[in-house]
Amino acid sequence: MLHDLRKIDWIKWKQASESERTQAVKELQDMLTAWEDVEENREGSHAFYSIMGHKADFILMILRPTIQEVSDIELRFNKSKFAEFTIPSYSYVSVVELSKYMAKEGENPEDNPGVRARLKPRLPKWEHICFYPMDKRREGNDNWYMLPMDERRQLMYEHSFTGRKYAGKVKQIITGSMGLDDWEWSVTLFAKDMLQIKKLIYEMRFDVVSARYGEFGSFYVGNLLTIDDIPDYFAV
Ligand code: 76R
Repeated sequence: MLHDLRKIDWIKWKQASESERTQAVKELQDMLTAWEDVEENREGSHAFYSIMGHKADFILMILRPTIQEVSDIELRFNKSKFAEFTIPSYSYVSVVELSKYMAKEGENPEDNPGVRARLKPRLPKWEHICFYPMDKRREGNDNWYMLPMDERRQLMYEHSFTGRKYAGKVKQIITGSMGLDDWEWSVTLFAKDMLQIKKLIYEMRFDVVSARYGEFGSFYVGNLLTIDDIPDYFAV
C-alpha cells in the first residue's frame, strides 16, 4: 500500500490555461476510473480524499497485490499532467498483513475466506478519512517487544473489543511497515461521521495498549473526493 499525500500548487493551477486545467482534471478522472475497474475486479483498491489543514491538500491511497504494481501507479501518476500541479508532502509504504494475535492454531489462514478478504481489503468510499502512522513504545519498562506473547494477546484483545463497538461506524485498515517506512504501522480510518473517529481514538487512549505502548505520528484528516466532485473542487 502507498499513502501518497500532496499539496496543490494553487498559484500554478490558477496561472495555467483553461485547456491545461481541463486536461489535468480529465487525466485525474481517467486514472480514478481505471482504478475503479481494477477494484471491481478485486485486483486492488484505492482512496482519494481532500485533506484539511496545511499538512497536505489530498491523499491518494493505492493497494495492489505487488509492490511493483504500486510503484508503476506512482510513476504513472507522477508523469500525469495533474501531477505537475502537485507538491509532495508525505508518503507511506506498508503492507496489509494478518495479525499474529488472531491466528488459530493448526489453520492455514489463507484457507479461511474471511482472512482472504482481509488480505485484499476494499477501501470503503465513506465521507471521511483519518490517517496516521504509529509505533509500539520501546522505552524503559514500557517496552512492548519485551512483553510475553500471552500478555500482548490479552492487551490486543482488549483493543479489538473497544474497536468492535464502532462496527459499522468506523472502518480501520492497519498495515505493517517495519523495515518499509519510518513507523511500524499505518492506521487509516474511514467514517461517515468524523466525530466517530474522534470518539474511537479517545476511547482507545484508555486501553493499556494505547495508553502505555502507543506512539503516534501526524494525523491527516479529510473528506471524500469522488470522480464527479473533482471538476468543482478544482474549478477556479
Ligand atoms: O483486525 C481485527 O479486527 C482483529 C482485531 C484487531 C487487531 C489484531 C484490531 C481491531 N486491531 C488489531 C491490530 Mn486495531 N487499531 C489501531 C488503532 O489510536 C490508537 O490508539 C491505535 C490506532 C486504531 C484506531 C485501531 C482500530 N490495531 C492493531 C495493530 C497491530 C498490533 C500488532 O500486531 O502488534 C495496531 C497498531 C492497531 C492500531 N482495531 C480493531 C481498530 C478497530 C476499530 C478494530 C475493530 C475492528 C472490527 O472488528 O471491526
